[in-house]
Amino acid sequence: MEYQILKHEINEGIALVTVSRPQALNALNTLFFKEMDHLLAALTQNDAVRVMVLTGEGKAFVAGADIAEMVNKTVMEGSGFSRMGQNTFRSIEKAPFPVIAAINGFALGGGLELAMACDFRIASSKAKLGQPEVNLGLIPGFAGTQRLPRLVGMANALFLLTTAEIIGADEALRIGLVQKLTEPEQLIEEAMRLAKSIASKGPKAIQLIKFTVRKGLGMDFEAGNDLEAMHFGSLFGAKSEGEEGMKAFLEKRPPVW
Ligand code: CO8
Repeated sequence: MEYQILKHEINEGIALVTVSRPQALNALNTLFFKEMDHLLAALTQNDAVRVMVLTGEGKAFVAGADIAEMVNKTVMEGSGFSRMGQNTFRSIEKAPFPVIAAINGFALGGGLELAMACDFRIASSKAKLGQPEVNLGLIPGFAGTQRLPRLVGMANALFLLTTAEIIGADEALRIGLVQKLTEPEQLIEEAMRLAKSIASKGPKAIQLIKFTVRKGLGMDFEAGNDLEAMHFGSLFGAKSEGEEGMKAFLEKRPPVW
């Protein structure tokens, strides 16, 4: 597939994906979702990919769903657009590698929803985040009503969703919406540093961490413990990743995964 909106490069196990439609502040249209579905399928099938970093080109990460595309939609089309976005964002959550959002600027509406579907977020100190849908007489449609309260708690979520207030990076860090801040010019460098660090760990362990945490959140505590014990056990045994990691520690050498 020829990509018109998504740029990507893969180096040393890290896929750097850039949303590149800066003339519309990277607003999410149907073509974006088609391209992201296609790219995610390809990256998911590529064993070399250990971590994905997602960012935006220009002054926005993503300034929302494409308002010009949405304005004339019918009820059915509106629901369909919402479903399409929800499905793509679920695929990000389900990807077998961690996905880091590197928020370089505006992350508004569907753009913040996209960042929230990633496993964690680092932001430029100049980033601006918010869910301004109610200004347009809308609500989030790409699972923002579901992910935001899970990430920052119900009251913080309802505050952002009902006031449409755009918050700065410091405030986003304070409420736990982003995990780390950097100077704007260091954002990608820092995202790549974190990605490389993750890519150097036991690959199966990283995959199982993501799966166990995400799956476990939807389970009761006992069932989550069962899942953890099963996955913990799967890392043991002859020639396993766990055996190599523990032997390497005891032999004072780097592990060979
Ligand atoms: N959609 C389409 N075009 C956009 C969007 C957008 N979300 N955001 C910006 N643009 C366009 C502008 O129209 C403008 O285009 P043009 O140059 O042709 O006039 C260009 O990008 C540059 O934008 P501005 O001139 O406005 O740039 P400023 O720096 O002055 O302002 C802002 C930046 C504050 C980010 C401003 O652009 C803005 O407020 N954008 C809209 C933000 C917004 O409301 N986002 C939420 C959209 S709704 C949404 O995301 C719902 C998600 C769920 C959908 C569910 C499906 C049913």
